[in-house]
Amino acid sequence: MTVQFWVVTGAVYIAMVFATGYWHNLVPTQWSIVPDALRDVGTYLQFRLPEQLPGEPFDAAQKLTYFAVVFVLAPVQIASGAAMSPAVLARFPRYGRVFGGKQGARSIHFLGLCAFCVFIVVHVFMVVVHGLPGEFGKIFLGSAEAAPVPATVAGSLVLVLVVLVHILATVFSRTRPRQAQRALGVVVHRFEYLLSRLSRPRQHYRRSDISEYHRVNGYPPTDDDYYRLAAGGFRDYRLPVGGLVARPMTLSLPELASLGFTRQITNHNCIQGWNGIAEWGGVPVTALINCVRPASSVTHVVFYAMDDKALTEGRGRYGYFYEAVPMAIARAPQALLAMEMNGAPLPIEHGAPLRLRLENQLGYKMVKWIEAVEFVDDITDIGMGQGGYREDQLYYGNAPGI
Ligand SMILES: Nc1nc2c(c(=O)[nH]1)N[C@H]1C(S)=C(S)[C@@H](COP(=O)(O)O)O[C@H]1N2
Ligand SMILES: [Mo]
Repeated sequence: MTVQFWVVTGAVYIAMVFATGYWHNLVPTQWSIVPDALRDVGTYLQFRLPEQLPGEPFDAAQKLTYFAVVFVLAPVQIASGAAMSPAVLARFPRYGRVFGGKQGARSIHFLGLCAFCVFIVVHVFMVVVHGLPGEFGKIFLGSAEAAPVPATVAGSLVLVLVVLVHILATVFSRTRPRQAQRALGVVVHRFEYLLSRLSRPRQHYRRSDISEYHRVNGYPPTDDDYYRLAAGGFRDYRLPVGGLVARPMTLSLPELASLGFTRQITNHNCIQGWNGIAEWGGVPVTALINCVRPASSVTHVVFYAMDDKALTEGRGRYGYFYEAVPMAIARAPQALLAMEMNGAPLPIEHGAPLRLRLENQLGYKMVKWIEAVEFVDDITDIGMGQGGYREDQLYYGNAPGI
């Protein structure tokens, strides 16, 4: 959300710069600006202020720097940031190659961040050197002469306010995480849900892209019943599908597979930052939806898991893992109930006998070791009512689109 806000702010700025003709002050039109700027840097290093360009608000060094920041650095940051974005890569896998893969993009992005930091430090320092009241006058009132003192007071107050809001937001989110989650939910989670709905995942990686090692999150169920099922190759496994549906059913794995088996090679993204590519085989969630026919009032499909976090994780965690998936996301392409990984039955650590794949969501929505499926029109009575185990206990959002 911050990123999108930053990009929109930049877009508005660029539009205004061109609409008002201000771009003349930012875009150099003669090569002589380069030696002039170098000379200005020399002047600064002698603790003197260089001459401004005739009829312009900046000296040559400033103009060249601002041009580089606005028209080179910011676009490179946006482009290299996008080349690391799971959502962008999910739609345009080839775009990732522009920067030589994710690692290349990450390196360039990091260097860009360093450049931004250097710019900010030097820039703020120079604002002070050039004379704070006059510069605040320019920032707030468009002129160094117009009421510099009130402008300085107003400017300082704004800065103090920014710091205060930051401190208050941090304290609030640490002491009242649930309220912070709800407050954010109004804007951020809704925005994420919108993005999730817009994103129609179509990931088709090649066999050669499959990760040699696919990381794991979450410890498998610990109870004897589960290991008895596993010992029998999950032949006795039955999946109850119920809730507000016209045709509740209980399915064995072969029965489920008979609804229409497909395969997809996709990239898994965990909120912790790692990812892994694998081939998943199973039944589209839509096939199941069409089979059981949920009532029109249904808002979420809930996937209940067999791992009790109190037993597998301890450390203050409790309750069985589950996630409630909004219907629009459950109906998206590539939403899959997977029973195979890389051509073999699901390994225990990856969710045997059945796990969810939602290729437009972060990993934590993809419930493993599925015990039951329920269609509901209200999630407030399930768990702590936030729409999933991670939402309940870690304050995550309910529709984390990638
Ligand atoms: N039942 C259950 N499902 C789960 C989890 C879990 O702890 N329990 N962890 C989730 C998270 S955070 C991730 S990133 C993925 C990891 O899937 P993998 O272990 O197959 O890579 O599983 C998800 N599904
Ligand atoms: Mo995760």
